[in-house]
Amino acid sequence: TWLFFSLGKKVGKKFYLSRHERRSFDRVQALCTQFQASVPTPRNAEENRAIRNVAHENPFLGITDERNEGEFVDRKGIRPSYTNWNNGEPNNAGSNEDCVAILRDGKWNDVPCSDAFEAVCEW
Ligand code: GN1
Ligand code: CA
Ligand code: CA
Repeated sequence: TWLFFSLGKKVGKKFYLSRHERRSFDRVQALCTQFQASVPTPRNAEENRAIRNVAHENPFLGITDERNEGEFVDRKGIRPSYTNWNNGEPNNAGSNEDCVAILRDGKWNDVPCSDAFEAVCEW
């Protein structure tokens, strides 16, 4: 476990690891699922910070508005009570931004799901 905990970040009951590699949203989801984990959905500022800290770049978060434009929900279809959108976001730029990436300052930006962003998983 010392290796596990030196590589990842633990916050409360959640644990985050980064692959430090960029993939499309579908591929990040597949990767996390393979390890019985999920794409991270921060429930508060502390979890948001932990995800930012474990990442080297900009990881995907586990919410999308693919189902209903403008309504971001997690895999269970639940709208997060905590959000941290950057100013002017989500803007659905190019009418093609249904996924979310966390910026280096911790703010959220909607981005194309087909673009490659850092793969972080949450247990
Ligand atoms: C980026 O590169 P540009 O300006 O078209 C970003 C958008 C942001 C926008 C904010 C793929 O779009 O999501 O809303 O900046 N695109 C990507 O100015 O990250
Ligand atoms: Ca959208
Ligand atoms: Ca955007």
